[in-house]
Amino acid sequence: ASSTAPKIAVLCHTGAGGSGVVATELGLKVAAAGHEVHFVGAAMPFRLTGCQGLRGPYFHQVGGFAYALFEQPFPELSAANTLSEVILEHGVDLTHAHYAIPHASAALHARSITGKTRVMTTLHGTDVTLVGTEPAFRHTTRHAIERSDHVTAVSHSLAAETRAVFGVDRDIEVIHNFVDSDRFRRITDPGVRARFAHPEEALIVHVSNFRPIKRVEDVVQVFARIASEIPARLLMIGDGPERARAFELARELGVIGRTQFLGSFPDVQTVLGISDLFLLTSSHESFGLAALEAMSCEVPVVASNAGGIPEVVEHGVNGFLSQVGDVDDMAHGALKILRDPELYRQMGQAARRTATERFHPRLIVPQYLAAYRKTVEG
Ligand code: GMT
Repeated sequence: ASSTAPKIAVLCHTGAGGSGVVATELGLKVAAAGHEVHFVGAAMPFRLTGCQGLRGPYFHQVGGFAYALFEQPFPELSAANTLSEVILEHGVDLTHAHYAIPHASAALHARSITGKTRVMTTLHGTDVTLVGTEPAFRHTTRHAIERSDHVTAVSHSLAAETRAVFGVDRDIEVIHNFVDSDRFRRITDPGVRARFAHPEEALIVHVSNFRPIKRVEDVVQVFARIASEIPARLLMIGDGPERARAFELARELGVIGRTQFLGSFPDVQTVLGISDLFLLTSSHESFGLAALEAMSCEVPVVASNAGGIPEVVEHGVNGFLSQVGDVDDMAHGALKILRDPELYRQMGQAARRTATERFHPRLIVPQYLAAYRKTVEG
């Protein structure tokens, strides 16, 4: 380890998604704190675009390799190879892998190749949940968790689930996700809101990657119940396999005229900043970063009581929690908030307080910096 600030390599998913957001926002903060930071990935992480200065963070693209003999490319080996180059060339002290597979696996491989770098792994959920239901990656995921020099999880729920699924008894430090409350804040300009909704409409929003785990059809079901009682509009942000099904259901339920599918909308903070309610209906969610981003914009949340969501959304304080799939109860909670201006105001302010007092970068980033120091010092 160097005597100056350790140099960090970051491996993460680079497309839209909470883990890539956390990895990128953290990498930027860590670079601002004086560390040399090197992102290694198949593409530039989507929130890193336009944020690089002369002193980094740096981005190294993992090379693709196709050869007729091999049925499939080897992305994990390519990542380990590029990471090894970066470690040797730049003297990387610590690799922060977001997800056990494939990133921690690739980082452990690079650690054996180079004989340098320590590996810290942050678990975000899907790798653990995936193995919980589908054992195809049991050995590789457990190995990545056991052999990392340090492991963190984004919620207590995920740490407990990891221990249960893999039977590992190693330390897993819980470091919650964070939100930049300067960027994610209420927008009061009625002109911005008018671009998306009529003044009398309640504006409901959902942001996800539309995977089956998100139960986006429940979002549409809840919205249809809300819209049958009060003027309302639904904004669906993101893209993924269940989008067509959600669209079809909105048509069947007669709310397609009041539902907009905005796709992968980069300016998510603007839409959250003018919204009245965030819906998160997932069957499983290790944290729910999108909900926290909404809360930072004073938006109360109606969500399923799943995974780590209750560590963020407090029932009756900054939103309401319902059992997974209970769309009637979710609509009931939503209408309660939307029909009562005083409750709406209180919950919106409580949501903002949750974001600024519990999940602010000034509280969370130092926990990562301390974990980096501890891991490098061994
Ligand atoms: O939710 C997703 O499908 C995306 C996934 C990701 O890798 O970006 O999100 C996971 O990590 C986020 C950041 O830590 C968490 O906020 C999400 O709750 C978690 N998703 C699940 O557990 C399903």
